[in-house]
Amino acid sequence: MKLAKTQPGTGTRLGRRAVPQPDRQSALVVVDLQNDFFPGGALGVQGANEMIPLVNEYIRLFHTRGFPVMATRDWHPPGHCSFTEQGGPWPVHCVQGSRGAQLHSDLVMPPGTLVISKGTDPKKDAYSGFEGTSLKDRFEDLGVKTLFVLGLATDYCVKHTVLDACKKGFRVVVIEDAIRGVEAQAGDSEKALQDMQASGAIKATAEDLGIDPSGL
Ligand code: VGL
Ligand code: ZN
Repeated sequence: MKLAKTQPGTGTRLGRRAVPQPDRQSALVVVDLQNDFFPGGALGVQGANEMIPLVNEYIRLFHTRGFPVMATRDWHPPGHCSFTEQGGPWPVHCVQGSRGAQLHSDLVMPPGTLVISKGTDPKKDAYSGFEGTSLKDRFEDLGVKTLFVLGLATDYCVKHTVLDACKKGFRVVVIEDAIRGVEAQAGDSEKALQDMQASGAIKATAEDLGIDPSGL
């Protein structure tokens, strides 16, 4: 990992809230980095490919320090209620066991990374990684108090996971250079970020965490 020349964000800069640094009570949450959400996939998000090298740096930073890395995945049964043919808003995507539902193969996930499946109830859509899953219990088991969140999509699963985490009392850092949005309406991602901040989430970038993204 390359270290930025400047000190990682200490929160002293004017106009920025203090950026927490990952510690023993932190976890990295990698949201839905599945083939179907990358360009060429069923619900491809523009710009998603370009963030993978940086995502791998964040994963490496947590893993080398011994802090947990967890991943969520959208994991729908065939005929899920969110699909257009069932009257839902989305094309068929992330069907359990399909190639589109697999995590992107360029991701370097630490061995033993816990993967949490959501959206598995055919009759219920679930954008949040906490909805109908054991995610909160997993964090509690590990003594995790601060979540660093990145992934797809800013305006859906990242947003709802972050809002839920805030509501459940976690300190939440949104890694703003490693998220991308669907942008069904232009501006949705920006609005989602504002909603997340209004709920108490803190924005951070690579530099804030001591990562130099320039060579990636
Ligand atoms: C998502 C749309 C439908 C997401 C999941 O992961 O953000 N978006 N299902
Ligand atoms: Zn879905």
